[in-house]
Amino acid sequence: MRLTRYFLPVLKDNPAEAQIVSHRYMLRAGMIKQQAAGIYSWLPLGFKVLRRIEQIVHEEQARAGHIPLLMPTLQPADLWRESGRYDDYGQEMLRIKDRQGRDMLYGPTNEEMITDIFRAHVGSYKDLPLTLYHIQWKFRDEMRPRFGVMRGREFLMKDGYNFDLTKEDALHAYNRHLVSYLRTYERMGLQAIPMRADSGPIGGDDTHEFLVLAETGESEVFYDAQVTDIKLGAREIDYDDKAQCEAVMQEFTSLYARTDETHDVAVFDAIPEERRKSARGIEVGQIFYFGTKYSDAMGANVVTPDGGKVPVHMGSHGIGVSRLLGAIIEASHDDKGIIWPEGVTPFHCGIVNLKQGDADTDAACEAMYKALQKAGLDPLYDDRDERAGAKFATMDLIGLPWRITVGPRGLKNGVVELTSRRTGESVEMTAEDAVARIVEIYAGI
Ligand code: 5CA
Repeated sequence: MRLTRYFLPVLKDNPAEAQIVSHRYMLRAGMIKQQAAGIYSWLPLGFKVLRRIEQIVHEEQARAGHIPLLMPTLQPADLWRESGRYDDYGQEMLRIKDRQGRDMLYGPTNEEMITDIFRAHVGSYKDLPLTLYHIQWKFRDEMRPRFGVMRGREFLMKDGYNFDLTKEDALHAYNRHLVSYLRTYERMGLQAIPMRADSGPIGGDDTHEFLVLAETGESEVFYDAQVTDIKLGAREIDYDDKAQCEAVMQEFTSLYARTDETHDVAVFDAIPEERRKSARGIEVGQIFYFGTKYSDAMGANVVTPDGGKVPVHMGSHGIGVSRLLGAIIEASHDDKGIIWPEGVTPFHCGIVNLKQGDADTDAACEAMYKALQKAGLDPLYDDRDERAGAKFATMDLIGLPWRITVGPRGLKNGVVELTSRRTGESVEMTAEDAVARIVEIYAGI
């Protein structure tokens, strides 16, 4: 993309309504525009990151053997009357009447609808295990929408639902989700710690929330400092291997890590004092096992191998896709702007032309732009007729992890400059080497 042809409505001043850094930078970098309280348009730069996050979620779900589908945002109230949640859900649910006077709602989650799909099409243990998921907009009429996309009213969620014959199988699905979520977040450059939590309106006793530690987080958390040393890393996972998934789950959840809802002072105080930590965190996902809560209420049964009929065991598993943009920025920024991890950056690198209109400089930039595209990468070429300072400020604000700076003086010596947004370090090299280096960086991502 050439910046002169892009739509990047950068703001010069700090928007007054933004209280936290991620909201401020998302507005300033022209990523989102508020349309109503907690409801946003995704401008091109924000939309690009959103898509990259979705892509990582899809890839990791596929790896775990989960199957994508798409359910609608609007749901008939009758499904929710069957589960009893139509009345329970309260004011967070946006209720709508269609022209026939039928009660509808904008889905805050999809347990009822997926159970309806399941009972219509699946009747035998032979079709299990099954995990279906989608990435779809949700609406929750939050009392206090705030912090931009962090607590929206309309927000994008990945929600997945497992169907299993036995509790044991369903707990494997739970562990499988836990492991696949760890990998998903690590690919986004985040450490998200599974913490014991409360299940709220979804139900069930087994639930973990995934929290990214950040001062601006809305959750209060308590944990053993040693949990932050555990990383999934590049280890091979066989998602069909029950023992392996359970071992990873145990490894990540045995140390104390809880949200304030389940915090137990007596247990916490037994940890050596220097390891006892309390902090704030951003909840970027949650997994649940709730057994037969919905299958009982809605008659989702399967025939067992011995000819009996039992309600299917279920769980649900959510990732806050749109919230993740905020969480990533909270975890990765400096006073000049965002610093995108390579896994989610909207453009792989920026090219800054220090002397637009100079024939040699323009030609060198064009050549690199084309070479990067040919290598399958997506560079952003700042080809505006602007002074260098303004170009650098834009690149720093929008946070591309790598910048190639091209000017007549360097070119005279046969070099351009490659700069890391994270460290600020610059290295001079030939244009060909700079392209090769960028290609190499992204080869492993
Ligand atoms: N049905 C279950 C799992 S699919 C469910 O709805 N879980 S949830 O309520 O925990 O939501 C899943 C994730 O969506 C949360 O962990 C959070 O990251 C995100 N989320 C929830 N509410 C909001 C909101 N108002 N704005 C942005 N993201 C949200």
